[in-house]
Amino acid sequence: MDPRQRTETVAAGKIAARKRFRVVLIKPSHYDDDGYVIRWYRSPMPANSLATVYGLVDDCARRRILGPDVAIDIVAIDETNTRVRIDRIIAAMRGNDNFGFVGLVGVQSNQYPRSLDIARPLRAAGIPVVIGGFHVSGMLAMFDEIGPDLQAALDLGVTLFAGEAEARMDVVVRDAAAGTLKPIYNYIDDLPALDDAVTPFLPGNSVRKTIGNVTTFDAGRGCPFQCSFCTIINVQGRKSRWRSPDDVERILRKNYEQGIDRFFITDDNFARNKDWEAIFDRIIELREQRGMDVRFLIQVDTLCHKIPNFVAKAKRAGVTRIFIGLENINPDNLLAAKKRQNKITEYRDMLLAWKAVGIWTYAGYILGFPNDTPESARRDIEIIKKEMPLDVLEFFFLTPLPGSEDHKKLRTKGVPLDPDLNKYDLEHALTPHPHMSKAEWEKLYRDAWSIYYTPEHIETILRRAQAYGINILRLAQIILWFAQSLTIEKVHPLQGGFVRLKSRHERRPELPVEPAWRFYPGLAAEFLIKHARVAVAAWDIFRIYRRVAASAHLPYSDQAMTPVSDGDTQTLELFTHNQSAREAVDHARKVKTLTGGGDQSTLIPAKAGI
Ligand code: B12
Ligand code: SF4
Repeated sequence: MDPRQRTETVAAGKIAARKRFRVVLIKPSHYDDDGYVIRWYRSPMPANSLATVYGLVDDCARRRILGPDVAIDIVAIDETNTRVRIDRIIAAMRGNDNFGFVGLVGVQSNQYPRSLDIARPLRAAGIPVVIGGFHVSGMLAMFDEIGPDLQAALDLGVTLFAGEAEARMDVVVRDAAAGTLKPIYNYIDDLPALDDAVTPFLPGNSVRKTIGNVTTFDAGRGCPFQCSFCTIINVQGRKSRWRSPDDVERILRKNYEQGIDRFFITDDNFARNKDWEAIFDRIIELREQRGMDVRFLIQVDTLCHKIPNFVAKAKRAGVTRIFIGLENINPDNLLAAKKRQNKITEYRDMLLAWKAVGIWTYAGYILGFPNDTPESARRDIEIIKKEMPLDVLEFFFLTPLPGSEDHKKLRTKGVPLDPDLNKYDLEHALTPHPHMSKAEWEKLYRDAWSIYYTPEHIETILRRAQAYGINILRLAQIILWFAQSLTIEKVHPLQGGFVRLKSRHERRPELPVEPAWRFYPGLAAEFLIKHARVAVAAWDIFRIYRRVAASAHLPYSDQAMTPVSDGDTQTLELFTHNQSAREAVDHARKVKTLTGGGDQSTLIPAKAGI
C-alpha cells in the first residue's frame, strides 16, 4: 500500500494485537468530460462524509469491537486529492488474508460510476466492498424496486448501505470480519438521533492535503422545507436532528489543537437546526471567553434573518460567510419547485441583514426551471447585479438528482433522463426543457458566469463589500476562484482545487488509454496554458482590488445597498419583471395590511442596512 496512505492508522491499531482488521475508506471523485478522474494536488476542504465514517470506524477500533486481540487499522483516502492505488490496496489486503473491507464513502450519484470502477477489481480479488452515501440512500428512499445501477453493484458482490451509519457501524464491521456481509443494509426509514453520536474526525495529515486550515462537520441534519429538486429531505428527513453543544465544542477543540480553526458547517440549513442558538451560544463562549478564534461558513435559508437573534449571534459566533439557496428570482419557478419559503420580496432585506454585520453572502442560482428561457435568465442575472447586494453567485443546472421528488416523478413518467450517472453533478443538461434546446441550455450555463463576473460588476461587488467593512482582498481571491473555475478548469468551483493532476490510466474504462506521446505533451501544454490564464485573471482582479482599496476613504452606496421602500416595489425590476413578481409584491402588501404592518419584513426591511 502507498506509504502516504498508510499514515492515518489509528492509535488503537498500534496496540499489539494478534490480528489486524484493515478498513480502507475511499471518498471517490468522479470523471471529467474527457473521462479523467477529477483530482487535485490540494482539494478545497476535507469531506465531512469521510470524516464522519472515519470517526465511526475509529470508534469501533477504540472499543475493540472485534475482540481484545484484534486491532482495526483505518486508512482514509479522499480521491479528490489522493490517487487511489487499487493494485496496492489489493496487495495489502491479500497480505492480510483479505481480513478487512473497502468502504466507498459518501458516494454521490455522479461518483457512483467511478465507485463501481474502483469496486470491480477489488471484488475480483475477493475483497469485501461496501458502498454508502447519497446515491444508494436516495434510490432506496424513493423506489421500492432495485434499479439497474444498484443491481450492477449487487451483481459484483458489493454491499449497499442506505441510511446513516451512526450506531450501525458495529454491525457492518462485525459482519465484514465474520465474512457474513449482507447484500443490503437498509436503515433509510430509521434515522438515528445525533446527540451523543460519534463525532466526525480526520487526522491532521489527511486534512493537510486540502488548501487551507479549513475542515467540515455537520452540527445537524434534516430540513423542514419541501423543495422538489432536493434530495436531503428524502435521505436525511424533514425533522431536525442535531449534535449537542458539548459535541460541537469537542469537534472544534479537537481540530483547533491540530491548528485547524476554520469550519464549514455542512448542515443544509443551519437556521432550521433546532438547537442553533445553544450551539451558537457555546461557540460565542469559546470565542469570547476562551480566546478560540474559530470562524465559520454556514448554509441558511432566505427567511433566516427573521429568526430573532439569528444574524446577531451568527456574527458573534464567528460566522464570516453564509451560503443561501436563492435558486431563482421568478416566483413562478420557485412555486413550481415547491420552494415556497423563498420570497423575492425578502431577498434584499435578508442580504442587507447579513451585510449590516459584515458577513459575506454566497448564493446558488439554478438555471433551467420550467419558465426560464435563455433571454429571461440573462435578464434575471442582470437584475440581480443591479438590485441585490450579493457577493458570490454560483450557477447550477436544474438537475433531477436521484433521491429527489423531481427525479422520481420524471422516471415514473418515463421522461427520458440521461443514463450516465457521472453527469449528475449539476453541471450538465440531463432532461428535455420546454423552452430551450440542450445546446441553448448549456450555452446559458456557460454564459451565466461571464454575465455575472464582468470586471465592472466585480468592482461593484468589492466596493459594496468595502462599504460594509468586509476583507476585500480575501473576497477578491474567492471571486477569482468562482469567476474562472468553469472557464479555466472546466469544472464548477465546488469541484475545483489547486493544480489539476491526471494519470493516463485513470480514465473511464469505456474510453481508450491515450498513447504516452499524446497524453504527456498535452498535459504539459494544458498545465502551462491554464496557469498563464489564472495569472492573467488574477492580475486583472488584483488591479480592480487595488483601485477599490485606494478609494476606501470615499463613501459608497448604490441601489442594491438601500433598504426596500414601498415606492421601490413599483420601480425595482426585481419586483416588476413579470406578472408573478408583481403578484408576489401584491401578496406581501396584503399580508402587511392584514397584520397591521406587524410583519414588516415581508415587504419593507425594518432595520436592515447600515
Ligand atoms: C458538504 C457538502 C459538499 C462539500 C464537501 C463534500 C463533503 N462530502 O463534505 C462540497 C462543497 C465540496 C460539495 C461539493 C459537491 N456536492 Co455536495 N454536499 C455536501 C452536503 C451539504 C453535506 C455532505 C455531508 O457531510 N453529509 C453528512 C454525511 C455524514 O452524510 P453521508 O455522506 O450521507 O454519510 C452517511 C451515510 O450515507 C452513511 N455512509 C456514507 N458512506 C458510507 C460508507 C460506508 C462503508 C458505510 C457503512 C456508511 C456510509 O453513513 C454516513 C454517516 O451517517 C451534502 C448534503 C447532505 N446533507 O449530505 C451535499 C451533497 C452530497 N452534494 C451533492 C452534490 C451534487 C455536490 C457536487 C456535485 C455539486 C457541484 N456541482 O459542485 C459537488 C461534488 C464535489 C465533491 N467532490 O464532492 C449532492 C449529491 C446528490 C446526489 N444524489 O448525488 C448533495 C446530497 C446535495 C444535494 N444538492 O442534493 N458538497
Ligand atoms: S431549503 Fe435546501 S435543504 Fe431544505 S428542502 Fe429546500 S433545497 Fe432542501
